[in-house]
Amino acid sequence: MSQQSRHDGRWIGVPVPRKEDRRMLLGRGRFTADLGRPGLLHAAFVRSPYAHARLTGIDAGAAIDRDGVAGVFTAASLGHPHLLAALERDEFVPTRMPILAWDRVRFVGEPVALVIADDAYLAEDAAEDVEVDWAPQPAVTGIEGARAANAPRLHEEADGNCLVDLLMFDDDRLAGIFAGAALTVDATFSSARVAALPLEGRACLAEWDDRDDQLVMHVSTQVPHQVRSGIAQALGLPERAIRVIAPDVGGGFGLKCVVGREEVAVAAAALRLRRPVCWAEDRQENLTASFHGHEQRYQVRAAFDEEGRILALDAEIECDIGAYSAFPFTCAVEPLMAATELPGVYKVPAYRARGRAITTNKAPTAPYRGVSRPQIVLVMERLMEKAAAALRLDPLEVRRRNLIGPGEFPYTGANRITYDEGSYRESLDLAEKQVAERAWPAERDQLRQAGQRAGIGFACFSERTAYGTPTMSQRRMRMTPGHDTALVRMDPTGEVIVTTGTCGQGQGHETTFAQIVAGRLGLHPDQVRLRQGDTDLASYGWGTWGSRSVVIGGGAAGRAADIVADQLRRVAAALLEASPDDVELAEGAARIRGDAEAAIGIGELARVVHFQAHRVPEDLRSGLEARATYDPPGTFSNACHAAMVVIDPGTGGIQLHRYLVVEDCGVVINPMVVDGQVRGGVTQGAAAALLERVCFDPDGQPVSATLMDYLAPTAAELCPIEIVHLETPSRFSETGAKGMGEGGTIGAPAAVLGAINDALSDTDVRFDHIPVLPQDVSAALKSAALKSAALKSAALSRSRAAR
Ligand code: MCN
Repeated sequence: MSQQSRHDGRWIGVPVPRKEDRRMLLGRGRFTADLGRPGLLHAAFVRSPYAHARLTGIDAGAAIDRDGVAGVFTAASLGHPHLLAALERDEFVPTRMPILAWDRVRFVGEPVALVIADDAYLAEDAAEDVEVDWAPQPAVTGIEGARAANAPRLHEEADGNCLVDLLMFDDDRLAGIFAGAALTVDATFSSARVAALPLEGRACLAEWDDRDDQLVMHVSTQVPHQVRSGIAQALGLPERAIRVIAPDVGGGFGLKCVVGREEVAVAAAALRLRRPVCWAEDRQENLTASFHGHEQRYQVRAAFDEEGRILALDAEIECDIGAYSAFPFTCAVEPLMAATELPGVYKVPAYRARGRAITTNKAPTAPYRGVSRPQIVLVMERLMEKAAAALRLDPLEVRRRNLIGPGEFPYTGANRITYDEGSYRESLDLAEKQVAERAWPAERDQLRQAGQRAGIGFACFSERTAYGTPTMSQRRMRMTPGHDTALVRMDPTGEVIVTTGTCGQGQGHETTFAQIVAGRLGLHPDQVRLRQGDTDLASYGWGTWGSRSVVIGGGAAGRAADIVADQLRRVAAALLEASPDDVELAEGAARIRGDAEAAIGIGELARVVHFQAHRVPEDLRSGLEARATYDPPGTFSNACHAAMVVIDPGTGGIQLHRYLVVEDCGVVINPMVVDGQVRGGVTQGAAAALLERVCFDPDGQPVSATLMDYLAPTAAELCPIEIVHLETPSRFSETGAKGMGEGGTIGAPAAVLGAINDALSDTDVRFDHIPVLPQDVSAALKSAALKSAALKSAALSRSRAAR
């Protein structure tokens, strides 16, 4: 039976090849930097060479005098524009992010002036002519330093350099539970700062359109409407005076779901000059001066009973969020996510968490793919492993005893989150079975016998996706995201355009949204085109992040398509003199159930509605189109990852050897797209565990400013990733699908770290941080060997003395 017929002529679950691939493979994608304009000017930024300095003067005279320079802008000449991201809660300290710094710079790479010239090279050269008087200040480059009593204050408003301090779920039973527990595990976990590394850096092109009295911005972004709101707020413009269009976007990974100050500065310059201006970030700017993610530390205490059941959890979470709160999410996004969702897939009866955002002299952070969940999964999985080791239990059995199990859904945790139906235990059982069937344990033993260090690790987790406003409103953001709206419009030839407020960057939305809509209208996905990423076309939308698009954008599109399907049924019923309830839409035609002869093509219905409207009931003469909004509470997909690594005994180099994902994202719309997302995500997550680290020297100078120093994964560092699907449909999703765009990234660090620790299980060495680098392994093994030699010699001396 073909995939298609299995789904009753519809397109859900069918691996339709991605529509977007053809233009990408033929080099016909259209990215921001591909857009030329007559008289286009180019922007370059003058950036701070210091991590922390006072600005005492800027002299742009020499730059302005250069031939070909159209303008030089500073904060003063632009009227000190800034962005302000805010939460409406007392624990949050609002701080402004200047578009161009005016009195102080807070990280290396912070922009202080903007040079506009005829070409990009000239703009770069002229930027070097801008003279800035700096008064360097001591820099704060880490959480410890930021919180020290004598630390310089980065923002006057922020005591102790803390921008958010949230105490959550403060259960007063905790002390008693810890006092009576059979086992208490105390540990500190940390993750390094990472860069999102999209293939295409940030980019924008701004031009004034006199006809529409509007600034038109092409921006490489995940959130066109929020870019519009940010520019409008910073420059004091009505939103209708700005149109933001995202053309093809070469990856975002969360970096592009916040508004860049460069985008606002370029908009301001284009407004002033009334000429088109473009800017394309280079790799060094991208690595040093954009947004990072992920630098976090967890000090955790967990109480267990003697059977390995977790009784209580107490966590102090600190996130180094860099110099500023990014717009619109704020710097609270990481600590809030971590503190709220730490217990994850495990039943934690009593819980307390404190989450803090600490500001330092480093580039600001954005909601990098997974947002704190790679860390919280790592923390919970390590706790399970530590408890198992202390209690001499099987670590998978300890997980099983704590997982929310079948029959327990919907489950409301001590973190007051309600988890919808999932397959937490089933996915672990299946992963264990698959690993055994693939003979991983036997292979590990053989490798060990051959003198290699080999290990297997597991990670169980859920991925909360599609946060609608019911969930997002709990964060109390001044701009609360959540819902999205879609417009489905059929033209007179029966072809369809879907317009959404979501905005993909490589996730295959053009294909999967077409599958959702085509199925409901009885069409082929080729007859459905998606228009996304244009603020003038779509209703206010929240873009693509938080694995929200399939559930929220796809749900809205599905709902709108249902209304159009209903319109089509009623038109067909009128023309065929039947009841709309008897009309079925499939394979390009409307048919009367049980009457093989009575059918009319959907193209013909569309033609009649548009060109012979007098033949259809009056209320259907407004065309075949509908708009619908969807705003669900959110869904939880889940997965179990298994990884096997081999560690070189000489160099400490860690090679990913095998990888398996058992994945449950509810109803799968397109398995090929989902598998691609999983593989990309696992690659990113494994790289965070093994390679990637943004580094600074003690003065706050970035020392990983090129791809020679910042290690991106290549095919050589990876291994094949096998994927098995389970399917637990969600009640909170129009299609039954759950989001999954971050899952690979979320599970991989914990699974890889587990495998590394398993490979070292014959020693006392264990790691609780990522990335684990070859030098970490060598140093730890060397020091463990020295310690064990010292112990042996002490024991020998004692026994000699006793004799
Ligand atoms: N899908 C499906 N069936 C499901 C779930 C998803 O067919 N049950 C499909 C969707 O239709 C969509 C894709 O899988 O085509 C991902 O869907 P979803 O989980 O809704 O996630 P989003 O589309 O909202 O993507 C966001 C997510 C995030 S948060 C980051 S960060 C990320 C990611 O996706 N950045 C990416 N994947 C990326 N992939 C690429 N190529 N580039 C990025 O920058």
